[in-house]
Amino acid sequence: MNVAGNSQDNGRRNGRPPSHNGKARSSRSRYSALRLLRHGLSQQDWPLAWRQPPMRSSYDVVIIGGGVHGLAAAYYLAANHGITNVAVLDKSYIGSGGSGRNTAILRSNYLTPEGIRFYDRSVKLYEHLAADLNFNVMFSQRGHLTLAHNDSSLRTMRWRAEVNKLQGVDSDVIDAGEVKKLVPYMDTSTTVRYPILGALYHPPGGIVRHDAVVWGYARGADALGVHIHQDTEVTGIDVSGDRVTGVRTNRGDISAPVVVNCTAGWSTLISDMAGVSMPVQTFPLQAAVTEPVRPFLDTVVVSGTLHVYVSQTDRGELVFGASVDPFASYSTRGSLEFIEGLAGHVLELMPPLSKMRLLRQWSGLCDMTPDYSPIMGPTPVEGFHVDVGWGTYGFKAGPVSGEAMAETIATGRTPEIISSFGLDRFTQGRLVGEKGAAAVGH
Ligand code: PYC
Repeated sequence: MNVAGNSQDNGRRNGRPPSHNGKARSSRSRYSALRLLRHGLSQQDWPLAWRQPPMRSSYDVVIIGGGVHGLAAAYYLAANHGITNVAVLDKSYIGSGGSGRNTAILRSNYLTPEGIRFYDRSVKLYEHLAADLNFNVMFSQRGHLTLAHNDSSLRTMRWRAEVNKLQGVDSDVIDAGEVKKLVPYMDTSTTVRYPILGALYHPPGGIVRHDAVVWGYARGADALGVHIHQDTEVTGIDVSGDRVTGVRTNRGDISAPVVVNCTAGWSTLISDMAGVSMPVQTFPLQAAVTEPVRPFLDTVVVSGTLHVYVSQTDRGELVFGASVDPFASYSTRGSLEFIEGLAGHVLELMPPLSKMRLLRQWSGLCDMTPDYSPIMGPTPVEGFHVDVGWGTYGFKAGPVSGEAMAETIATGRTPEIISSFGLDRFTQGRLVGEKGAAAVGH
């Protein structure tokens, strides 16, 4: 498991010593373990990991949405730019939306150069996130396989592999025999309905503990002075002329020169409050988890043809997902149709799993854009920024979007890494078509 920095970046962004200083890290973790043990034996209450401060009537920046995107933006505003008079508002508890409802897959094997560069920066940030936040986010770079069951998907895998390599991202097409070596339980015979012809293999891909990422960013942002307000629902956004001036909430009004929409599911409703309309449609995405079993699957497996992805967590559970529901809705209820379809497809891939029992299922909301790329940056309303439209790609992008949004807000300039993802691309015809990199069909 990779919980420490292994990238070139020396982690100095927030003025701390390099995060891959092995000696410092191991004495810090020994100290943390002793502190944990002492506290466990002391019978005292555990301290809150972040405060519950009173809400101010004004902040320099108000971020709507306490998921990984909103919390990461707040953390990097404080850590990288010294902007700490920041509030993160969530209408429920932090991580209650898409950040707690995804399947925690990380990868950067996208299709467009813009997408690959962007998601690769996120993987790099995830590689040393545990050390940066001093919080174990359990990033496990176990490799990611996207199966090809027909000639046209094999062609897309080859295409993706070449563009990935040109962007310096480790991806290659492998044959069915190599797939079998990586996943011995996979049915790679040629007599099945959809034989496996090969796969796109992406070694840096993997899984992370999604709650830990949310909690780590929340704790880090709070320690730097950011206010996190849970159960605080935005009911309106104030705009005067063409500038944002604040937000209204169920707990009172807040004035702010900068407001950032970091929501998923409700992103169009929030932007509408500021008079900014966005080309987004919202669809539920369902997932499910099995009982825990001994580790046997140490690669993430995706099949677009069979509409399924599966990985095994460190607890031993198998986490499954499929494509988004076939109709737009705000429902977060699971359905029997989903479970039936999913189980059938999983068993086509790995028949020995037939004895495993499903424990629970859930659903999250995905805001789909016409080109399957996000919408990030300023809007025609001055001071009102968006970080939305993530479709099924949102969780993996949390760190890079937080970093880039913080830079945009702090400097007034849109960094190159997100310059292709502006809202204006839809009126200028500069779409960034990323559908070919979707885990499963949409
Ligand atoms: O893009 O890797 C992905 C993904 C997996 C599940 C949903 N999206």
